[in-house]
Amino acid sequence: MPVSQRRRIPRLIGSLLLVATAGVGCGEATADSGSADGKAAAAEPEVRPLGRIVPVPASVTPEGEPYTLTRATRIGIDESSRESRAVGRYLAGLLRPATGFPLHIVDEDAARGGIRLRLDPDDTGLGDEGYRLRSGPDGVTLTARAPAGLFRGVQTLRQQLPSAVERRSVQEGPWKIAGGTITDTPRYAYRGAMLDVARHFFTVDEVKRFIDQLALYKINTLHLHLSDDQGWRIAVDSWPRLTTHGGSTEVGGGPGGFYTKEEYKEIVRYAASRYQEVIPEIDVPGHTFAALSSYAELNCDGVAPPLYTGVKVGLSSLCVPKDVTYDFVDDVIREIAALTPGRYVHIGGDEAHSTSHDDYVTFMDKVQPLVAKYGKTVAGWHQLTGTKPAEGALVQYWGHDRTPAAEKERVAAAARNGAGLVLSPADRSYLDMKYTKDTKLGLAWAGTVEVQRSYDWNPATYLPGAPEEAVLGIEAPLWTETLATTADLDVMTFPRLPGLAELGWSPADTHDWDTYKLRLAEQSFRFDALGIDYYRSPQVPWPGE
Ligand code: TNX
Repeated sequence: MPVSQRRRIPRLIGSLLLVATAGVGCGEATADSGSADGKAAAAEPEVRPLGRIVPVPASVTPEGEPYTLTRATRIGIDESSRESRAVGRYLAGLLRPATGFPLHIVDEDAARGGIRLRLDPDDTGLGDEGYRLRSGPDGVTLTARAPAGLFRGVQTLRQQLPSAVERRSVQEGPWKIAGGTITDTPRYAYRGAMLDVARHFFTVDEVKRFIDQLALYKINTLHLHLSDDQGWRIAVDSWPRLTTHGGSTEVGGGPGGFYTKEEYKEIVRYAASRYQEVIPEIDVPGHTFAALSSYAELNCDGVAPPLYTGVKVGLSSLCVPKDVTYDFVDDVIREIAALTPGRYVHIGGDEAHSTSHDDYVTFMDKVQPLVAKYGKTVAGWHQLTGTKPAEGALVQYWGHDRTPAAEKERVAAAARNGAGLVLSPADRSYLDMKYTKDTKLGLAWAGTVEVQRSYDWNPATYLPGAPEEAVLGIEAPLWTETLATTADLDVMTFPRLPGLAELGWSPADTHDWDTYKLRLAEQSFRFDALGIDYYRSPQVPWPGE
């Protein structure tokens, strides 16, 4: 499509708002405009204007009449592709309960007038995850170069439909998708979220729920924090007490839990079905009371400490001079790598306050090669730049506005030397930071993080001195010292996650809080339909307020 024909959505919404303020909307909060006072419409529009979704698409050209989903609609797939069929089934599974339509899956040619999922390997402009959506009265066609692109496009299609489509019982339509064309590719290849299952344990089903929430916003990486002082959550056959003992509690002394290898594989498989790569983290050499308590020989004094259920950090360390430490880490990385189809194994490395600097360097020099030995690439928190990061390592920056300049510069220098950078600024992207001082859950060590603050920053220029090409993307970590239930996870994740997802996906020139907050406000219809509890930030013009 010629660039001149493209219309960026903020401009579109901006002009619609202008129309509304000029009084053409007769003072009514019309579906298209939002109301003149910048509030979102009280009710959801029957046809959501093309592109008024999160993350906002790269290019949107509204045109013509909408498509209407009916009982006769069929989903066309490329029958030669198993993955295309799987995405078709996933789409049908999303739409069937609320529409009550059969939505038969058929070969593409037999789906005229329906929703077609097309793979076009020659459409290289769409990259690994991009897609094109064409919608009109004659049908909807989603085209992608690769199945992941079809999956991301399905999320767009889903968000274009009324949010009642998310409900699991039959709802009244009509089910319309605005006419026109969306062409969309991600800004960053790495768009992650992290769940800490160590401080509080979350079941496989609870993790799947989180994965599904991430999928809706086109997140492609799930980082699982699998071990910490308060619990070891993944079975390691060669060191069984890690889970039977080390997994038996959590913050506050609850029962904890752990994943068997089969359960963990189920998480990885489920994430893969949503085109998310799982990055497992085993945090060493600090954050290790659960392991130290399980095996006395891992302690320098040979005495196992009790299990820890508090929330302090920096009190534990593996014993750097002992050989058994490296036998242990070797076994753990071997078994974890074998469960990991993805590229990375995350070795933590943060807050090792009980490990001397020399010991830290010795330890990381011995441990990083073990990751390569088992065919994986090192990921680590940015303290890893206090030593020499392995070739191609992914460094996760979790500093904040008050992080000393010298520490920032060390990370920037590592990025200049070839490390890949994932940005998780604690005072922007940490989902466990309180929104305001009155937020009941969460922590505030990095400050409070309201919704606008989590959205309003630019990953490309965030870390001074780091080359833009080194920034692989962003990640939103959810630490769970204070979070014990899915309701707790929901209210801290929403509504910040959609904005962080947009930072990772949408082109820089679409970034605009004033238009974003209107699209976010409309997401509340979807949160409600999905049973997601969220923080009703006064910064966002929620419908009906
Ligand atoms: C810092 S971020 C930590 C975690 C805590 C978190 C709480 C990082 C690498 N370490 O151990 O859970 O703060 O916000």
